[in-house]
Formats: sequence, structure tokens, C-alpha cells
Amino acid sequence: MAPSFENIGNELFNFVVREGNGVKGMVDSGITTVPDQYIQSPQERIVKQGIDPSYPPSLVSPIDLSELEGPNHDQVVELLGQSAETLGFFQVINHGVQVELLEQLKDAAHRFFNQPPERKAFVYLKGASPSPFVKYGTSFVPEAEKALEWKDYISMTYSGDEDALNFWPEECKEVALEYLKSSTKMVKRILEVLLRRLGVTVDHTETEAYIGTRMVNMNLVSKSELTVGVGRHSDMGILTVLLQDGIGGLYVKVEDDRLGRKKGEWVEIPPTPGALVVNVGDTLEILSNGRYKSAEHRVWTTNAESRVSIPVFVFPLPTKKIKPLPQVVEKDGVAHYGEFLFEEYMKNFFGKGHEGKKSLDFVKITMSPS
Ligand SMILES: O=C(O)CCC(=O)C(=O)O
Repeated sequence: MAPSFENIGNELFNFVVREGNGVKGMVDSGITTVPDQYIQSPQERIVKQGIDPSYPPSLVSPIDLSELEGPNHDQVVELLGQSAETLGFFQVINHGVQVELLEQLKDAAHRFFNQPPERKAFVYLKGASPSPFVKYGTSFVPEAEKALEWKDYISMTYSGDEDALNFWPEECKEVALEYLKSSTKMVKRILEVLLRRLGVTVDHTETEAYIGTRMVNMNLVSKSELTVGVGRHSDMGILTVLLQDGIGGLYVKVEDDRLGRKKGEWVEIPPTPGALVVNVGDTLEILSNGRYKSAEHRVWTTNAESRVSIPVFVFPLPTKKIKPLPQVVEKDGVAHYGEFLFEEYMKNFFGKGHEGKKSLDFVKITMSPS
């Protein structure tokens, strides 16, 4: 008989989180109802589905990054800049990551998650993992969340090729490493043109410090009507690169009137074969003094098949001091964010459950009305 986890609080938490069986373990065990701990309040659930043809163009027509090196350079920079200023999300093609690699990555993610817990979760759980840079987990911060997220993940922080090949899971280490490296190159190029568009050039050492920490995750989200796979949040770093499969279910909140959509509306990022999704993180919002917007997003799927996504997070070294770039502040006449050490930002970010763009409140300078 299928086990029932209803109303058994701690037992469920131990099974899923502490013992590392994850949501997949719970679903595979045959549960027939969603446990209370996962049920989102009605206002947090997603009701809208499907791709609307009136979408912002950079979502439906991916930006061709190879054109950055040709006669259309300026137009492409403008497309990137406007997308980063309005929605904070865009899709790119000819991004320098081999399209075959993208397919291999999705297969590798499925192979990894389809292994039994003793070959996957138990091995990479915090405390058991052979490396502090590899972590298997479920939800975001399960101890701090009002409702748990319906997702499992493996997270691999880059600490050198040798470590990656020694400690990252066998099923994905080579493809994940190559993906992380080519994505980082792309991020560097996009960052460079986005900053130059604001009249800022940053030297090599400084850029390396802004993008000095790189992490590749693999996420698995199963069908989740009453729950969310990933709760509303913005990313903390500079830019995130995301490979999603064909299932869809990634939603972004519209905050800018220029998009021709209602403020507060959620739009789905259409899965596009061969394309990568890129989004602005909190740190780039801060550096640009609010010109570029980190985007609030979340994930949910009603598809019978589980959805995999593979984000690369690129963020500053923990010891890097962050504040709005002086050249931008000079033009704006005022700084909208305070200075902080990036490790403080991380501590704050990982200390709470996902709650939209609240992560930025930590450093936002609010003007008192005059
Ligand atoms: O799965 C996705 O499409 C997005 C994942 C995400 O937002 C995250 O891992 O922070």
C-alpha cells in the first residue's frame, strides 16, 4: 500500500529533507495527495498557462549573440539593454554553448535524478557529500519556508577543474563543467556590453571579482498543481543562464509599463529549442544603480512528466565589496543601494525562504518623502 504522509509533520520532513529522499522519493513512493506542508496559499499559486502571442519580442524571438561581433552590434546591445531594463529576462541563440551539449545536459540531469536515493541523494547530502562544493537538496531553505517547494536539486560550485572531475556526479560532471565554462564566457561578454552601454568600463581584475563565483545546478520539478516548484524570487548574482526543457512553466513578473502588459502580470518564458534564457540578478541591479532590473520569477508545471532545468549562477567573490558603480551614480546624482560585502548578501539570501525581491531590501536606500 502507498505510504501516506498526510499530517505527520516531522516524519515527512525527515523522509524528504533530512534523509534526502526528496520530492521525487515522496512521489515515487506513491503518495496520492499533496501533503499540507507543500500546499501554497491560493494567492501564491499560478493560474495562468500558455504562451501569449503578444509577448515582449525578446522572449519570443531570441537575441542572436553572434551579431554582437558584426555590423548589427549596436542594435543587439540595445536589445539586450532594453530587455535588461524592462523584464530582466531574455533568450539568446548563437550563444557559444554547443546545442548538442544542451541536449546531453538534459539527458544527464534525468539520468542523475532517476537513480535510486542511495546513489544520488544520500551521497551528496550536506554533511555526507565528498566535497563542500557539491550539495543535493530539496526545496530552497526547508527549515525557513512557509510552504515547501516541490523541487529537488543538485548544486555544484566551481572550485577548479580537478575538483569538478573528482567530486561532481559521474552522470553529469563533464557536460556540466563544459556548460559552466561556456556560459561564463557568454556572461562576461553580456556584462561587458551592458556596462559599456551605461558608460562604464571595468578592468579585467574587477570583472573577475564580480563573476568570481560560479555554480551550476540541476533542478527537477514534478507535476505540482497546489504547490510551486520554485517560489517567487530574484537571483542574487550578476546574470543567470538557464537551460529549460520543452515542458515550460517558468514565469516572470512584469514590472515595467513599456512591455505593453499589466504591471504585476506573470508571463511564461516560452521554451525555445537551442536557446538559453538569461536573467538579471540583484547584484547587476545594484551595480547599475537600478537601471537593469533583477526579475522576480517562479516555476510551476502541470505536465505529467517531470521538468528539468539547469541554471548557471554567476556571482561575486564573497570578499568583494559591492555598491552602485560610481560612474552611474555620478550621472544619476544619487545612489539607490548601500555598500556591502557580498558574503553578507549571501548570508541574508540563504537565511530565508524565497519571498520575491525582498532580498534587495537588505541594501536598498529608501528616500524619505520630502
Ligand atoms: O527552473 C527554472 O526555470 C528556474 C530555476 C530557478 O529560478 C532557480 O533555480 O533559482
